[in-house]
Amino acid sequence: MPPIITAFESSPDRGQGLARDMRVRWALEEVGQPYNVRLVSFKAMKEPAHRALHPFGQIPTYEEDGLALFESGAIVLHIAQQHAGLLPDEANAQARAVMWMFAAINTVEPPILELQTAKFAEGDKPWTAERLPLIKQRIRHRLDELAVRLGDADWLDGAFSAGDLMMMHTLQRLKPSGLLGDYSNLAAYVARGEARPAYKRAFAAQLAVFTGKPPTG
Ligand code: GTB
Repeated sequence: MPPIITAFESSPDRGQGLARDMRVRWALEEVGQPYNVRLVSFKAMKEPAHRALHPFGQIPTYEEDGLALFESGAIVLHIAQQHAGLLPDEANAQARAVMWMFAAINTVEPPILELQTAKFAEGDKPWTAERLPLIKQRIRHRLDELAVRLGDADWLDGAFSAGDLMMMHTLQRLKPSGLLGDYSNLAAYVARGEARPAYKRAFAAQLAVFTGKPPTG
């Protein structure tokens, strides 16, 4: 039986691929594994049946042969460990790929999430106008450092890995802010990820949920 993942029945991003099920879909496409999707409403996410899978009442989750996981990073790591294609074979290179996964979600993602919270959840608060430049500065600080490390390489450490997948999906969320456009190598890095056939298949599948039409291409 293919694994079952959960995704938004109605994603707030209107099919832009920014919700975290996209990481899991992309990983499964990279390793060539079929999967099924159970769509959940915001209401269903908070009900006991879903909370049994995800204590925080969120998506994505992953179920397979008696194993249930939440946390997109843990799910992508599990997929990468089970199937060839997302982690190098050599032990040190593998450890570095996992390190980049953690860097994406633990070092680069937090200020990006802060920006989203400030804009969408706290946009009407009196302090938001003063806070936004501070958050953007923190994001720029991380992007400066990441851009230096990436340099003119295609991927973060040798061949494309789960570390790149997590980093690129994290950076994608900056597109609407325009911040990524100030970093030509990071923008090109994200574009390289988006050009991968596996990314395109995953993107089309999540978009089809929004449009209600089957994926094309
Ligand atoms: N750390 C967890 C992980 O990586 O899996 C975080 C999971 C998470 O935040 N899930 C979000 C969720 O279920 C969906 S992705 N939210 C519902 C809730 O908490 O009630 C976050 C997200 C939402 C919307 C957009 N968007 O519209 O652009 C992008 C990302």
